[in-house]
Amino acid sequence: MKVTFPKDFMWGAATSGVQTEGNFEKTNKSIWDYWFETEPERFWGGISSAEVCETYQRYEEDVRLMKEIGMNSFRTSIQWSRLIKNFETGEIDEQAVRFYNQYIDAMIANGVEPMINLYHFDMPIELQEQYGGFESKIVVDKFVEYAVACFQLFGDRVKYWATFNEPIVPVEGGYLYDFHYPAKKDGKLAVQVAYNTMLAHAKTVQAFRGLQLEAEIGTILNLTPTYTCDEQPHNKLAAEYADLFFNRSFLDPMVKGEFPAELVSILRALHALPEYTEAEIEIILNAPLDFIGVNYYVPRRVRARTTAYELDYFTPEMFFEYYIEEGARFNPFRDNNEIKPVAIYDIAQNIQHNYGNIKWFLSEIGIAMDLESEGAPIDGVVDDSFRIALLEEHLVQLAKAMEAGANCFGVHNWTFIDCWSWLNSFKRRYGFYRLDLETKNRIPKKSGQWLKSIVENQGFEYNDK
Ligand code: BGP
Repeated sequence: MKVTFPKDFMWGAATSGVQTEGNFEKTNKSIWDYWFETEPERFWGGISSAEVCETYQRYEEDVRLMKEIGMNSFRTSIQWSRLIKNFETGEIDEQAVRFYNQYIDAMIANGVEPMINLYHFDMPIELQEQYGGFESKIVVDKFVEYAVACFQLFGDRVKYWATFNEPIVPVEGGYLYDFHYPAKKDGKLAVQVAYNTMLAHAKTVQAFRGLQLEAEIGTILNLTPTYTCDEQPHNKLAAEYADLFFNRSFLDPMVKGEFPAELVSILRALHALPEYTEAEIEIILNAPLDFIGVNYYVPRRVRARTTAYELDYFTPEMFFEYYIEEGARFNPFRDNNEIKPVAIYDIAQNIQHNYGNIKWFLSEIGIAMDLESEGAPIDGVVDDSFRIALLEEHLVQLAKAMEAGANCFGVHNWTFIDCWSWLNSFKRRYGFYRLDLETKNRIPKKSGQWLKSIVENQGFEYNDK
């Protein structure tokens, strides 16, 4: 059967500044630079983000490679710690402006629509150490100043902006589960950081509207759907709790303009409500978006707790536990994480029926492999057919959802060129191009050719075995 997508569909890939640019000619450090300096053993292979893909030097080549595989759009992020030279005065780094201008202009000249994200996990270390990052409302306002600078500098050409990538992840990693700096374990503080991030997002949207640019603004959320093991009420309730904490916490205020009442009462009972003002709440609940991006990798499987909760601080897991679904499919190259393409359909249905069918795009879908499983290139091309087959399965679900009315306008693969990924560094490969870590050469993979043919044919022939 032919799986088809609209003619003007956005096809491309996503990445971020920290994960690709390298630190060349960068005055300030992000928390990632600092954390690697202080605890390098946490990072897979002991590899930092100092060089990564060297996109800072090779952006022209990269844009040419985007064009070669038919990409018509690309998301990356501006690094706050690159653009701003002085966090007290707000002074802009002219070299950074030159770089981002050239990068953006090269994309546009090659028919690649730039989508620019403002924050991809990369708090400047100075703001983290001095104020506690998004623990502080001072940093909220500094973020908005930085965002306005971006709009003013690049808003004449960038037509799609995103405020945050997966805003809940730095909350989880930095304040609950120890995988982002500052690696604190404090549930109440986590709630404050989540709230302040939401405030930064909403104030940014408000400032964006004030500038009246001919552009759209949205945000990128990891809307991992939650599944449970059976129809028993206590298990279904556990799944609802997980959804409340991990999805609805950001999605409801940002898209529906309301805080989920259940979440508010749970946090009140735990004495974990954030410090807020009525004026801030007004701002948060009145910042409508033009679109959202949805990142999806693996489903979440939870059930009611079968054991006592043992941590001495609050985390969402007070209300559920994870389990592994027997008979499910797993990706051996991504820590045996579950593969569940129908989750894409479920996400689309949720947005369609519960979130006003807001315009959205699949901003990250990624199939992890490792170098060994991808193997050596054959005639100069890496054979990642495993990835192609799984991407197709996910796209079949998306096409089905669109036929049912989903308001989806594009798909971005994670990622374009294999990039550095936080503590996982280069453990998992996801790109349309392989990065040779030694030479930094970009080596084509079959999936890039596959994308090109999808774009040319507005879809693909699918063999449903
Ligand atoms: C997403 C992040 C990306 C990227 C990706 C892959 O959640 O937005 O920044 O890191 O996950 O992550 P990993 O390499 O850990 O599988």
